[in-house]
Amino acid sequence: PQITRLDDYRAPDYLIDTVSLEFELDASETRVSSKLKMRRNPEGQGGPCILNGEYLTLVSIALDGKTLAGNEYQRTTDTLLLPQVPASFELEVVTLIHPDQNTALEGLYHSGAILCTQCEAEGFRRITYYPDRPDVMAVFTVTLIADAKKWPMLLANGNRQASGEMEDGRHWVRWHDPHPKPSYLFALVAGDLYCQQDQFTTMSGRQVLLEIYVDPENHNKCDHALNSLKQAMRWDEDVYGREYDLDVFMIVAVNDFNMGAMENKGLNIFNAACVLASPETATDADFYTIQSIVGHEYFHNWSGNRVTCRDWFQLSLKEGFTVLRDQQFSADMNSAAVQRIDDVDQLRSMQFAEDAGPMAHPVRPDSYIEISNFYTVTIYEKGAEVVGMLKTLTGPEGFRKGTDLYFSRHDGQAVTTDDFVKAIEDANQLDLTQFKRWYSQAGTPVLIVEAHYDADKQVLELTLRQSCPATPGQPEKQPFVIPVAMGLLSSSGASLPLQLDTETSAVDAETRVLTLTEQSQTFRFIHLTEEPVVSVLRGFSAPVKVKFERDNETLAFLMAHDRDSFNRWDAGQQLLIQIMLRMVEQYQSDKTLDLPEILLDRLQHVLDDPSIDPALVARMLSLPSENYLAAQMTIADVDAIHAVRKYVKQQIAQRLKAGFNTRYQALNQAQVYEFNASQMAQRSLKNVCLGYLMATGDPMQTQRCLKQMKQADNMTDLLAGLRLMVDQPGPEREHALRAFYEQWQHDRQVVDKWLTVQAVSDLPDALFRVKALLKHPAFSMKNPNNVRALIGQFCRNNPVHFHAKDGSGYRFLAEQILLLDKLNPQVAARQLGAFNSWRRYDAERQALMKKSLSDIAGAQDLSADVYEIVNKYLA
Ligand code: B3K
Ligand code: ZN
Repeated sequence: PQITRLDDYRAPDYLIDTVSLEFELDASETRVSSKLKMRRNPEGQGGPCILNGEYLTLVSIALDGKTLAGNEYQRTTDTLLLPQVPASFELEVVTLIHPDQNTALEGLYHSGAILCTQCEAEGFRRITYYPDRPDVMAVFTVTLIADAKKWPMLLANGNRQASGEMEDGRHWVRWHDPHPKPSYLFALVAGDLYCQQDQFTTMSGRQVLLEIYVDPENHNKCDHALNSLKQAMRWDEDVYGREYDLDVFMIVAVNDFNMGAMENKGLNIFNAACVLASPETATDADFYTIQSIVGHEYFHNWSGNRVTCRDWFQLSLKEGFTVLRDQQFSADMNSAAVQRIDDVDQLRSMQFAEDAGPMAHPVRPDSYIEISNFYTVTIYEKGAEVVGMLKTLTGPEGFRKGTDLYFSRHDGQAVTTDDFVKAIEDANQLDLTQFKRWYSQAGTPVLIVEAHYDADKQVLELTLRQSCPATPGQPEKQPFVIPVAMGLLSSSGASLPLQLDTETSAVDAETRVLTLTEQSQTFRFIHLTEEPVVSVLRGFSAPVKVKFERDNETLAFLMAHDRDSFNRWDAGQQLLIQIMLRMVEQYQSDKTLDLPEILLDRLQHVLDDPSIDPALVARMLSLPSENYLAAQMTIADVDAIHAVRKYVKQQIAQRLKAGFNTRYQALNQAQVYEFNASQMAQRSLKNVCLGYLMATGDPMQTQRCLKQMKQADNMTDLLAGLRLMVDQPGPEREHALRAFYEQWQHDRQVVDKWLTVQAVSDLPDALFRVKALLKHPAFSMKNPNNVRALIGQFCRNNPVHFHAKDGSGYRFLAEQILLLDKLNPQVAARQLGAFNSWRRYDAERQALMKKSLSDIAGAQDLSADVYEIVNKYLA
């Protein structure tokens, strides 16, 4: 397979002004006729006209109306080359494609009875010959022709222009999208769907028709997505000044989809799991995700579509920025503190692991083999943190000036992350040259903090140092620009003045941002009459690992008193990690496990404090995951971690039992389900309490759990109960699983949850069950949601079983990946991620994982997707 490099970027040799496409749709054979108005690019290299095309049956090519003979063009398996073309011309190409053979779910494929497309990043070339790169932007007109009975709805991008009936029982619809766009934003859908409509009036008073299309059986699951869409449209006007620009905005839900959703212009296509919701079938987490993804895809209309990427190395230009936008949106719609905690938790557990592993890559990568492999937590989540730091450095108003300039300067263009940073610089008269290292250097910087208080001088010296570990291809790193939000606390928890020795007065705030630009810098805070407690990296102001030696007492103090709610939670997590890692050592050397009193005492206070948002209480009481604990060890000891975590949970449960009981009872009030921050907070704490109560092993609590399941009128409470039941041995467990399936077998989203509960369970026979479930009628290897729910969840979120000492988990995954690769390379390559940290386990496990990886690498006809990742892992 070929490597594509950023350094090799060249402007396209030919541009396209308009595209007219006609589809004669049919599941087994679709005929695509395309008319491209092309012209030579004055900024190109003067090379021949080359179009991309894969898996296409060519019917005919005509240039300016004249059919070309076979010797007038050259074809390879993935290109079409026209050696002689005039400076401007019309190219007509007719091809045949086969949606029902398309299990890769890229290009035109069918999902159930729906025909739909997925073109990002390089799927359009599976539809027709085209210069399939994002810097070729054209105005599209699309005519869809299909059987009127089978496919009454025919959708494409833009506004509906005309339609009609044909004599043979087919009908046609023509769509026109006035906004020039790259091919990756093209979409079409044909189906027999239920459509729920609504209206939105934009800030300038234009009426927009909103439509959600779903399988008829899901007609009652559209309200939440539609509401979320209206919230997102209003929010983007209010916060970024962005208005919608077509007469209609459509969302379509499909069951088979490689990712969460896709921002095709005016016609977003969604994984059904990321759009359908009713209280009975979707959990709070699902409602939350749906709101955020609907927002994310909508926000792409400006950050991605109106201003798009020049090439795929710039992917984070649209993804990092849009993730930041959806995080801000969710924070504004719900609770900002909870949003930040959850975002950082995800970043630290997923992205830090990626940055520490063999696939580590910069936010703007230098090279790739398969671009699909770079839709990563680094591009998305770290990219969002990088843009977030720009916001911290410029302040909310400066940032808004910057984004306004970016959107107006580059509207209708395909640009780079440098162009984005330049707009922020120009709007704020800043020099961000050094800051841009965040885009080019991979790896998670380590921030080392040291504090020294001099009582005589009343001075606190705060020394900040940075370093960044080597990553593949980048042995040495230059210092980053690291904004460190911090504050100082008195022994009673009050904020202390923040005056540097270079300043004439203290800043009027309890948090200030120190900017670290050198390898090491010391900041001197003056007029401190007592030794302060230092709170650093408030709100997680930079995506770094903090090394700051603090004893349990200091962490417990911050957990109680920090003014920053994120840091209160984080102090608690650091305390737990510190304690649990010590206990892991005790476990390894057969010593008695010692759980310090101070932790139990602090948790007791948190649990009993009615003034803390219950959502924060729930998070403060949640133990760090086994995977995250493993990532803190030089050699991860899965069994010790599992045992310690279980022990800590039981100890907390025993000690705080009365408190859990009281809060559970108080929170377990019947109320009509609503999706809002306060109800979600209550349910999350209630279910955390139930989890601890179940950990006491008291049979009464099992009865309580069963009762909750029986009485639940929403999936959040029902599923929380089921998860707990499944980790308890006994006949009730099997019964609960059976009853759940019987009740919900008709609902794909719920069945996926049922698969996951079993995949992540603590049962000794977890792998055996997962294997049996592969044969269950509810499971299909062709459905990415099924694969992720069962195989993906087992391998990522069931560490003791995946890492079983006999290598059975590894062999299982390797077998499944090879099967999947034949069907859907993107999904197959994703599953390899479970091996990301393979070098961080003991020698025996490493050898077993290496064997499984080598088995994959040695297989015949690997896709480029799997090839790239497996070889980078083994390198
Ligand atoms: N842009 C799409 C991702 C497409 C993935 C292609 N392999 C979804 C999103 O980030 O909004
Ligand atoms: Zn996106």
